[in-house]
Amino acid sequence: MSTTNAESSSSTHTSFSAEDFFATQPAPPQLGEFGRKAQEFVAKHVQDGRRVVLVTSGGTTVPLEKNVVRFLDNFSAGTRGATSAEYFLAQGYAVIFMHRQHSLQPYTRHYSHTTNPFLDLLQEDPQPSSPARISVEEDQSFHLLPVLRAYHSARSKGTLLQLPFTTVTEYLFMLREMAIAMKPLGRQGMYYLAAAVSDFFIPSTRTSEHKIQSGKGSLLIEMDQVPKVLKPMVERWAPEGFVVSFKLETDEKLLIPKARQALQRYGHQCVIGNELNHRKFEVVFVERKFSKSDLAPVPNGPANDSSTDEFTEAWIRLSEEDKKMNKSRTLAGSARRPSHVFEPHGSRPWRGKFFEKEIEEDIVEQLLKRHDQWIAGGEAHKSNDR
Ligand code: 9Z3
Repeated sequence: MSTTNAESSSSTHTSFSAEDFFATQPAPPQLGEFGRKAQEFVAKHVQDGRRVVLVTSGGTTVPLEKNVVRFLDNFSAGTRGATSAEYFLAQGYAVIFMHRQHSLQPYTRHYSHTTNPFLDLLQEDPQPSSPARISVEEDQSFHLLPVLRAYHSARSKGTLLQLPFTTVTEYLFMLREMAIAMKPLGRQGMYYLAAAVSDFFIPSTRTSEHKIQSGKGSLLIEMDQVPKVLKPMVERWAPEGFVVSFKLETDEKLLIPKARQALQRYGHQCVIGNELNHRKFEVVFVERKFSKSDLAPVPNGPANDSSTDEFTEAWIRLSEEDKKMNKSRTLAGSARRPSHVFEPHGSRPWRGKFFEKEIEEDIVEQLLKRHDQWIAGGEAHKSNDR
């Protein structure tokens, strides 16, 4: 643990290295069980020759008390993660879905929370029978059926493992555990880090045991910086994995410089930048022109003017038409429709005028190309070594 001068605050604060963090903070009690589940899941899919992606999703909390009454949180609903997980599954990947408890889940997201409440789809059969029968409204089954099929397909193939976390500390321990469990996948493993992770936490030694009492005037909270775990992840936990991190900013001008900085610092393959209010319809892929192996040039879309010798940037944007369609449906109060509909035995998208286009479909499509290339780079390495 080292003491550094804080950049923007006047106080000094303690910053944890990843090693210090894991040595001093309490591991979540369910970690061992989750690690075992992940290992079994990975072993099965390695045997079946299936690629596996770890999708992290949703926000993280920072509890103010050990017997937690209050906590800090962030905005993330888990839409990006849950939606992307469906597209990865439809493309034949197995998915470890590491999500914030109670955030959106693949498939059920279409009918959970306040969007498209599930009970509104159901009706009691008018014919009296015992027991009474319940059915899905006819016009609703059109939307429900493909989601149901895709969900059953993932269940019957055993391609979706859902593991919850709540606090940022749990998230970090689980991320390490998952990366280690995924090591046997080598380059067949992808890491898609879409969770909105708190940058700050309160170390357990400074977290109050019981509910903080009022009556002593204002409450001052001093938080430490969360260690940057992408570095050990890329260097040690998942050295062969294809690692994609997300960078969220509210000032769009910062997106590309911050994404480049992350690539330089951590040495992973891809950063997807998104601005808070535009995140549902535009993102930017930022990559180095050549991957670490030098054998696998990163296959980018058309680079734009801000690309340099070292980096490329490629924007993905929903068309104006798709944006308008999505917006009008939301405004009209009509249910958010499942945008992609995949036959369970193939991946033929069946999108009609009722289905919303989601940007995650394009993100996943782009990542598949890059992952193919990453795997091919590994093969080329092996044959060069022979
Ligand atoms: C993202 O940027 C995600 O795309 C969103 C998705 C959190 C914006 P929603 O869940 O939102 O669909 O509502 N995630 C990563 C944000 C993050 O914490 N990144 C870290 C950073 O910027 C590094 S991994 O430092």
